[in-house]
Amino acid sequence: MAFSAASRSDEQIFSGRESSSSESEYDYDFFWRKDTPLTKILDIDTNTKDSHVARDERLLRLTGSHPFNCEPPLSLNYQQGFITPSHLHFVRNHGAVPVVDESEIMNWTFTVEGMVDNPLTLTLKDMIRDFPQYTTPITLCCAGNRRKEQNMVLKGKGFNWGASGVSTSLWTGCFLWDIISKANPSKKARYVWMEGGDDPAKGPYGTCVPLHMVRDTERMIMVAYKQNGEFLSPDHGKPLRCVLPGIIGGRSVKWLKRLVVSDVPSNNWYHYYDNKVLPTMVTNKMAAEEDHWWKDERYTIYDLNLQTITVYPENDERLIINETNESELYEIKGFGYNGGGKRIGRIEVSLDRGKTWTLCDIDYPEDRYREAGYVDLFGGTVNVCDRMSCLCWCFWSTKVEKKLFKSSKDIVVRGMDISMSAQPRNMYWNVTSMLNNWWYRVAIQPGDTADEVKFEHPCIANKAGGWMDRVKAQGGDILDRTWGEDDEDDSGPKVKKEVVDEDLEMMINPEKRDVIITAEELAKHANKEDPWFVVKGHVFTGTPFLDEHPGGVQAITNVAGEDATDDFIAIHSEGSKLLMKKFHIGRLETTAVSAPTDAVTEITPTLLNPKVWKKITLVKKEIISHDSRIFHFALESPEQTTGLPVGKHLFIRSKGPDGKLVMRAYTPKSNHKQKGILEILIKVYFPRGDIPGGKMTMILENMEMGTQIEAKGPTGEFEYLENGNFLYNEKPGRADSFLLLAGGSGITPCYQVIAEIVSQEKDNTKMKMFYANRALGDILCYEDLEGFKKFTNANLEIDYCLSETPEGWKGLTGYLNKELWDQYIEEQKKNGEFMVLVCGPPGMVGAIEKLVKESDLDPSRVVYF
Ligand SMILES: *[C@@H]1O[C@H](CO)[C@@H](O)[C@H](O)[C@H]1NC(C)=O
Ligand SMILES: *[C@@H]1O[C@H](CO)[C@@H](O)[C@H](O)[C@H]1NC(C)=O
Ligand SMILES: *[C@@H]1O[C@H](CO)[C@@H](O)[C@H](O)[C@H]1NC(C)=O
Ligand SMILES: CC(=O)N[C@H]1CO[C@H](CO)[C@@H](O)[C@@H]1O
Repeated sequence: MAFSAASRSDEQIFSGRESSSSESEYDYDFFWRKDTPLTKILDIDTNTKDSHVARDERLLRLTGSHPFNCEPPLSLNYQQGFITPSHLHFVRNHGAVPVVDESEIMNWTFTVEGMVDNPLTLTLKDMIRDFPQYTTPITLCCAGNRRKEQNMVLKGKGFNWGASGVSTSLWTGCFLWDIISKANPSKKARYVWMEGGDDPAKGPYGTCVPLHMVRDTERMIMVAYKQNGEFLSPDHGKPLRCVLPGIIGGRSVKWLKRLVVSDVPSNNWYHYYDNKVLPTMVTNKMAAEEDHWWKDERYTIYDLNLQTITVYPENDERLIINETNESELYEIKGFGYNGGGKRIGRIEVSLDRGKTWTLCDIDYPEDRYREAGYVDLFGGTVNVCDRMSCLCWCFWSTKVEKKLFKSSKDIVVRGMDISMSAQPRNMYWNVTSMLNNWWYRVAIQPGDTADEVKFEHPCIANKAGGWMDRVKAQGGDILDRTWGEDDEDDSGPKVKKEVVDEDLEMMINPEKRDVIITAEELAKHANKEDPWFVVKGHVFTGTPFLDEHPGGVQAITNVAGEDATDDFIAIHSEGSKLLMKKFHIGRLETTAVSAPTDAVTEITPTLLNPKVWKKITLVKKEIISHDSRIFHFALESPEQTTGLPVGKHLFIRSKGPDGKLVMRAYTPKSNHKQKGILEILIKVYFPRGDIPGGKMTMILENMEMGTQIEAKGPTGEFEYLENGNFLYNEKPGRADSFLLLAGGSGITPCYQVIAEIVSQEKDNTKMKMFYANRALGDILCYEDLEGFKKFTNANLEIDYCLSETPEGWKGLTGYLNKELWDQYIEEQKKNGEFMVLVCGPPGMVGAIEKLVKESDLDPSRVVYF
């Protein structure tokens, strides 16, 4: 490549074209592919004020014939490559295009005013002469790009744009900062206002840019007079415009006439009422009636946001798929751009609605300009090497197996920039519908034959078509979970590309992959002699290598019967994972084994740790009445006890069907001395009519054997010690007698205390229990309770009370009234010091609280569980 030295002859400046002699010295294939302009005065424009403007008829008009607002067809835009020919560059005009005669170009004047020491009036000729000139590739993009997708949901204030309101040109001109600094701006200056020479409905178009952006050379904010080596065409600002890279196109003011330096944002009508993203809850009506939204500079948009758009497959593209040919690949491709000069670090494509992503290749042609160093082009120096910012679009692609399209519903793409901001899955609708950048979704639909699929883009810029139209016609909600697509055939073939777990693949024996090991079988091997353990849902035996295990025997026995995934994967090499194949036994039956969380895998003598969730496994469900169950959970090892003091409770938590964690406190029925097991007595709250069932009780009711849930504790204020001694709120106390008031499944704390007292031979503490239930069948643990009375040391009386009494009922009837309460208290007083323990449904507890208040009883002698 040979480059001529930088020189700007008058001939070059004024001709607007490179002379044919210097042309040969440039490598145009690299920098700029010459293109024959396909423009002419079109019939559609002849009756408008733009009848002097030649245009390319392939551009898609978005606002009728006039004013001229257009984008190139998406694929045609992409096919142009990195540099878009000027005549295919998108256009945004607010009114008629100013008429500027060729002879006036160099005499075009503009001013620099406002908070400057040295106001300027410059001609274009002055500008070219007095300031260093540069040529640089820059992507411009309309803030309304992809607005039609928002308008399909709900029409906002703006007209429809497809996804192609974006183009890249080589712009030639000078830094805006060089001009502003020559005028010597005040220290208080914050903005540069820009105003054009056009004359749309609300006066010349004008807006502003923060001064610090202008000053930042990485941003390359320019005043340009050439596009792709030629003087500006009328639609692109002939003869002079601002070019603000990385910033929404609406701020690159065309036909530049005035620059005003100010401490406040522009007061131009178009600055206030355009190029904002108002908060999502602002309706069209609010926007129309409440001016303050528009005057709030916080909602003004400057930098573009991250965007990636799929071009291929095109809308309505059809593809015949040979599912038996594995090597048939399809290249999905498109482009991406971002604001503020930030590089797009990654672009990913998903064929399963975002469950898994494929990383795309990205080409950044701008970097080749950066690497080229200083080169003279079109009368300016190519200076991309002076900056690290990315001010141009990039191109992405990825090849996927064609047959995946048969089972996939869509292709979605998202980008992530170097600041880790990613495109959102959901649309942020708003009144101006600008900067719409939710995942670009190409829908995949069945074609005309069984082996054909067809693709649909969201919408087409200026006509019907695309999946949004189809979904709306079908009555779907574009914004729902499935983009309004019918979910019915979700059961059909899906791209559930089984995520291959490489660790697991190394460890499992293919022949054993589908051998099912039940949780019970596993539980039998929760021992030191023949330990089995679980890694990633598969069961392995540790027995054969107990002695050779480099990590020692205990490392294996400690995880006997357990999920050892985290520790196993963390510590073992690929080599030892491969060795596991011969110890693989099968797959653990349940899929409900929750992923190990923060649980400590080391087994402690007692289960509970107040700070750590521990896993317990459901091994048995005992149905004791129509709605009462005793759930038996295996502790971490058969030797382990719960470590739950008598009278305290523990938390149980598990995920509900909605994926949300549910947590409840329970007092177990099982004794703290029992090994390896935790029994929880629960009354199941089944759903009734519109009343939903109890969250946790329904989770437990529907849980499969072998499922693990988490437990943590202890918790609670009361702890029974022995011989009437207890701790209440950490203070020691003693009672000669306990009055136990229980209702329904609230029996468990009282049950715990009674069981503890009767089991301690020398404990003669007196106990009187009142146990209320609705019907006879609701009484829980009747046999156990009666059994407790038979202990030699037992000093226990129980009054059973029912609200619905069967014939021949000999117990109490009704509820705990004042009369009964007074009677109990009098009785207790005779026993000496006493404590009242209460656990029951809210109604009962409330009634007791009231009785306590009304009596002379010391409230600190009453425990509510
Ligand atoms: C442009 O300005 C120059 C000098 O200021 C003048 O001689 C020339 O006639 C002007 N051209 C036009 C077309 O006005
Ligand atoms: C599909 O691919 C298979 C295997 O590559 C090949 O044998 C077969 O002829 C192909 N079918 C068609 C219709 O091209
Ligand atoms: C399979 O697809 C590849 C790629 O499209 C093609 O080159 C090849 O001929 C196909 N094979 C058969 C057997 O059809
Ligand atoms: C005014 C208005 O319609 N706002 C919408 C903004 O976008 C969200 C999400 O798409 C909608 O729910 C709001 O209704």
